[in-house]
Amino acid sequence: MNQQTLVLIKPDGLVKSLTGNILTRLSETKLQIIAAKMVNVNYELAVEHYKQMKDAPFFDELISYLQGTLHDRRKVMAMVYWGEDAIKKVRQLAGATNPEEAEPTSIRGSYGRITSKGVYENVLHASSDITEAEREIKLWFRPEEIIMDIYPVKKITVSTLGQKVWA
Ligand code: 3AN
Repeated sequence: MNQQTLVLIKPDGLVKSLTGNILTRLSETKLQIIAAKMVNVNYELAVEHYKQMKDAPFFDELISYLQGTLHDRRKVMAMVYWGEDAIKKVRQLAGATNPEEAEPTSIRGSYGRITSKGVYENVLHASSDITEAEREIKLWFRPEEIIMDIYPVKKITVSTLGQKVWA
């Protein structure tokens, strides 16, 4: 079944100049990238993305990590991968959440680490299931930023007041 999944190259992946390596590894899946952008992650977006973890003892560190304050690199590369079994294929290649337990040849096994504060720095995020993929993709992307209609859309008229346009 064709499906879509959200992939984030997190700030540690960017600081370590791993973008090229991670994209090369992900290309082994033969999936298509149907959306990609750099995002300056604000607090609200980070909290919404990790809302399921809100009771975790490391939640504040996790939010700082995704926002890039831990790495002094306030950006994340967000992408949508699409194709047969996309969620499973990307998760398999990403490896286990704990980089110490991830397959050594997986992306997290190769490049992840656990900080002295106990946060797993695992270089990328990949959606865990279909429901999460839909929630996350809709959180990170607007419909027109994705080159396929993967979810139903509706047209509304919005005020362009205050919106930035090319000068
Ligand atoms: P995944 O990213 O593999 O779906 P989740 O959703 O369980 O894993 O966790 C979200 C993020 O929280 C992880 N990517 C990792 O950065 C961090 N994390 C998860 N579990 C732990 C833990 N036990 N200790 C420290 N950080 C964790």
